[in-house]
Amino acid sequence: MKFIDYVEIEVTAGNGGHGCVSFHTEKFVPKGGPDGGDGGHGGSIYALADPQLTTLLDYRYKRHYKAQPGQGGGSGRKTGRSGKDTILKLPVGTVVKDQNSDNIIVDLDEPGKKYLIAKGGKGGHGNEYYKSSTNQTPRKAQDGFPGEFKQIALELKLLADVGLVGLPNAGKSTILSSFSAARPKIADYPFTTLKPNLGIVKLREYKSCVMADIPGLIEGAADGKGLGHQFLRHIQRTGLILYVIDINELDIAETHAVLEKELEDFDKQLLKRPSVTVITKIDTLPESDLKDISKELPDDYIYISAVSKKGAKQFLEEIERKLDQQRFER
Ligand SMILES: Nc1nc2c(ncn2[C@@H]2O[C@H](COP(=O)(O)OP(=O)(O)OP(=O)(O)O)[C@@H](O)[C@H]2O)c(=O)[nH]1
Ligand SMILES: [Mg+2]
Repeated sequence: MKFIDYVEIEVTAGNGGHGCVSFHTEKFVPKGGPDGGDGGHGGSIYALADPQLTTLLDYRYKRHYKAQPGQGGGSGRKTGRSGKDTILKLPVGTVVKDQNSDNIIVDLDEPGKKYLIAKGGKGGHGNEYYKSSTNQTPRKAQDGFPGEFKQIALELKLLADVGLVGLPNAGKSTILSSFSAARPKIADYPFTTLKPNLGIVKLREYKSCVMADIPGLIEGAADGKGLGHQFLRHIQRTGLILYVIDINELDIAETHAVLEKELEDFDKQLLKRPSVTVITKIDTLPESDLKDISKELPDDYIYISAVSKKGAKQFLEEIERKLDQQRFER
């Protein structure tokens, strides 16, 4: 799986239809007035954030996108039919840039977000429009206007599949550094991590996921305490939440509840996300302390040591299983 996607494409909106020159004719009305209708508008090109998509693959094969032109106006004041819009469905997280100016046209950061990329040309006026007191028989009509043309770049930002959530000092960054090539700062004091780090974790050959390590959460984080809450929006984008808890915490279930509460206060939907509790630093206690606590926790849990890598296999398998489940359900 590839995580940074970048594609350059061209888009051409539809031209407007031409206005029509026509005069009213009817039996017994030999000299009717002008009745040429306006041309229809050209179709526009829109970008739409589609949560079903995860890559820009389709855009590698087709590089030019057009929208339909508007049709010409007709006699009898008939306005031409407008051209159909073309909608580019893109994965959530795609940034659309204008290649010439390098400006961001839109950041499709939310599912369903729709944005105009290239506007269709306006239809031209038919000759009826030019009728005036001084010119009762205008013979001119207006051409349709050209649709916009743009060269754009599509860039899919790395979105994390898995988010590490835990109290400060729980061992989140150590997990990210043991299972990916990312090298976040690690230290034995709280709030070592000040901004999110991303790493690619290899689950097995040809299969990987993106993991995000965010600053530690404390009670009240959702109300702005500590550092964590401003980074919870990164977790909003991840499909799987790992609650990272130090095995030396006095009450693991209670710690879990604190973390859950912070997520819930930030966004209720987060509690519906699949999650796994990762109890870490097991190398610091004798093995006999690894009890079955499945009754105390609301989700699945695993014991690991990010230092000795004990439990690493189950850790990766569990992530893979949960991610697969989710892809299947989507
Ligand atoms: N023995 C042992 N120590 C660990 C393990 N994981 C982390 N540590 C230690 O715990 C301390 C905190 O680890 P970090 O990975 O920085 O913790 P964090 O959750 O990222 O902390 P913040 O970024 O401050 O929220 C460091 O001193 C680590 O060396 C582990 O599995 N075993
Ligand atoms: Mg950290």
